[in-house]
Amino acid sequence: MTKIDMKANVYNRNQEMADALRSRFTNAKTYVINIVSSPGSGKTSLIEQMAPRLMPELNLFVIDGDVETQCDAIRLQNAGIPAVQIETHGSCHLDVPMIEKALTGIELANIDLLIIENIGNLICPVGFDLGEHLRVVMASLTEGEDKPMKYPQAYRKAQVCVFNKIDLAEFIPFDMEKFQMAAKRANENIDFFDVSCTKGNGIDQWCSYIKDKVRQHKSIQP
Ligand SMILES: Nc1nc2c(ncn2[C@@H]2O[C@H](COP(=O)(O)OP(=O)(O)O)[C@@H](O)[C@H]2O)c(=O)[nH]1
Ligand SMILES: [Mg+2]
Repeated sequence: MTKIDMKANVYNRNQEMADALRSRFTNAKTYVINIVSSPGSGKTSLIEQMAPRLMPELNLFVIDGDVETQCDAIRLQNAGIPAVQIETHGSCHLDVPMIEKALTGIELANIDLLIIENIGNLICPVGFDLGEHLRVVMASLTEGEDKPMKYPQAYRKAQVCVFNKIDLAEFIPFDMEKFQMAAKRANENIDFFDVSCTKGNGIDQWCSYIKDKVRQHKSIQP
């Protein structure tokens, strides 16, 4: 009897669509980042911090994913950031058809940087490429240093780790060396940016890195 691996089929189908979507983004010279983290790490806060530093130079657009509510997109819109919400109503990750639907009527050629805030969890979103150019795994000091050990795939599939809430370091015990070593064991090439989205520490450096990425991307001939 032939066994059909449904899970592999779903991943393979999404991967094909993701590669096609990435080509579309690349042709339009839109640089795309996909932020994956636990709920509450500070994804929306990071976007709120990035926007005022990037928007004078770059046209920014945000796709915000949540299981329920439009809260995050409204939060961003209230801060003057162009954003749409995807409510998945139960699905624990975003996929390519959801991104394509959210982009209906949006002229990609007018967007320099598209930021996708994924659904908050470190498992389901990991296997779903969204056509992004950069995968960011976000972590924060309140989550404990063991998370890269428990969720290594989230670190393996990302190129960059933004580590948030460093303003709480004096109040909460956190073994940074253990955290970084575990993240490096999962992915030896991962880069770290330490930030505080409350106080603003490290955000300028992070934004410079993103601006460079967007600039490099614009210079690539599709
Ligand atoms: N102390 C501190 N709190 C933060 C920081 N960044 C975000 N928060 C808080 O963490 C909570 C979750 O942030 P949010 O951006 O909504 O996380 P998301 O669920 O990943 O989008 C909110 O109460 C934020 O105010 C930070 O750098 N330091
Ligand atoms: Mg959020």
